[in-house]
Amino acid sequence: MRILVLGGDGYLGWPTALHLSRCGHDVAVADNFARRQYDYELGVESLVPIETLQTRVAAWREVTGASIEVFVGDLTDADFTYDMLRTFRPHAVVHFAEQRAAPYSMIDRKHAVYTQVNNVVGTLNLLYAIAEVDRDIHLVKLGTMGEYGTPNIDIEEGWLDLEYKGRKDRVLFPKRPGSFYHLSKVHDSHNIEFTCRIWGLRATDLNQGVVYGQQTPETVLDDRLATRFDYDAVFGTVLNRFVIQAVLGHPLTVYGRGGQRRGIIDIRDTVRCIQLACENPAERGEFRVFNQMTEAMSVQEIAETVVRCFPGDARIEHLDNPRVEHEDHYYNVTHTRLLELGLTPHLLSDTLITSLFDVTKRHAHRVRPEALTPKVDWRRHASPVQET
Ligand code: NAD
Ligand code: USQ
Repeated sequence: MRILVLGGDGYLGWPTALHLSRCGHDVAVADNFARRQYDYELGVESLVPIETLQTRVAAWREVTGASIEVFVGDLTDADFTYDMLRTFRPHAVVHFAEQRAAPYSMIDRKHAVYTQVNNVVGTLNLLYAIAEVDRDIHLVKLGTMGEYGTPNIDIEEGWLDLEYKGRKDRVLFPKRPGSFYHLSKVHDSHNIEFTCRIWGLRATDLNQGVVYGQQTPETVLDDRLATRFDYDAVFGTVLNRFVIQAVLGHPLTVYGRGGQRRGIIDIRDTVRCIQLACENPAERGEFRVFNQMTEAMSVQEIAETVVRCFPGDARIEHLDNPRVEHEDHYYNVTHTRLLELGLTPHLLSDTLITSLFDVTKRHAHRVRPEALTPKVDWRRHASPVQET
C-alpha cells in the first residue's frame, strides 16, 4: 500500500513510518518541524539525540535499501495539503501531525488558540483534500483516550448504544476531556464523523492511551534512526518521565494522590496498531473507533513499578496536582477491536523498564533538571509564561 504518515518527524510518526516501510509498504512522511520549534521555545531537547529528517531518511535507505519520500510543509496550509495528496496518491493517510501536549495547550490563551487552530484546521484541510482528491483514501487519525475523560460508566469503543424513554439509538460516546489539547481531539473526531456521514469518507479514529518506551525493532538498527524521548514537564509523558527521574536521582513526581488511572501502550504496539488499521481499512462512509491501549494503571502504580525495577534508591514525591482531574475514580475501558485484528500486546514489563534505564543513563548529561518541575497551572493561579 501507499501510506502517507503526517507528523512523520515526531516521537511516534517516525518509528511508524519505519515499521510500515519494513512491512513492505511504500511510505512518505510529512512534517512542518513544529515539534522541534517547541523545544527551542521551552529550552529543552529530546533526551536521546535525534537527527534531521533528511539524515534519518538517508540512514534508512543506507540500512535497508528502502526509500521514504519527504514532504515539508504545514497541514494548515491547504494548498500544501492538497498538492501532497495529489502527488503521492496514498491509499491510507496516518495523521499524527498535531500539537499533542496537554500542558502546552494550557500555558495561556495564545497556546490554547494555537493548539486548537493547528489541530482542528489541519485536520479539516486534510478532510477537504481527501474529499477532493480521492474519497477512497482511508484516514487513520490519532485521537486520544483522554477524549472520554473518566466517566462513571464503562468506556466503549467510540459509540454507545443508548435506550432513553423507551427509544433506542447509537450515539457517539459522550466526551469530557481535561485540557484544551484533549478538546481539540474531540473537535477533530466530530469533524471526521461528520465527513464520513455526509461525504462518505472512510476513517479510523485511534483513541490511544499514554505511550511509553523509546525503541522499536526498526529504530535500534542504527543510532541515526532513534526517535525522540522527552523528559520535561510539558512534553514528557508519565512513565517515560518516571524512568528518567529515577536515573537522575530526582523524586518521581506523582501529581496529587496518584489514583488517576490511564490507558497505556508500549511504542512497539503503537506502530503495530497503525499497521493493522491501515491493512484493514474502514468501509466507505464508516467512522470506526478503536481504543488503542493495552492495559490500565494508576499513576501511583506506574511510579511504584518504576521504583521496584530501579537498581538503586528511587523515591516518590506527591506534588500538589497542577491539573484538574479526578484522582480516585471508576475506569473500565473496552479495547478489543485491535486484538481482534491480531494485536499481541507487549504488557509493561521489568525488562522494558530496565532497557529504558539504560537508554537514559547513556544520555543523562543532556537533561536540564529545572525542566522536570511542572509549572503550567490548570487553575491559572499564577501564569508561568508571560503572554506576548
Ligand atoms: P510529536 O509532537 O512528537 O509528533 C507530532 C509531529 O507532527 C511533530 O513532528 C510536529 O512537528 C508535527 N506537526 C504538528 N503540527 C503540524 C502541522 N500543522 N503540519 C505538519 N506537521 C505538524 O507527537 P507524538 O507523541 O508523536 O504524537 C503523535 C500523535 O499521536 C499526536 O496526534 C498525539 O495527539 C497522538 N498521541 C500521542 C500519545 C503519546 O503518548 N505520545 C498518546 C496518544 C495519542
Ligand atoms: N502525571 C503525573 N506526574 C507527572 C506527569 C504526569 O502524575 O510527572 C499524571 C498526569 O497528571 C495525568 C497522567 O499522569 O494524570 C498522564 O499524564 P501525561 O502527561 O503522561 O499524559 P497526558 O497529558 O494525558 O498526554 C499524553 C500525550 C498526549 C496523549 C495522551 C493520551 O502527551 O498526546 O493524547 O497522553 S491520554 O492520556 O490517554 O489522553
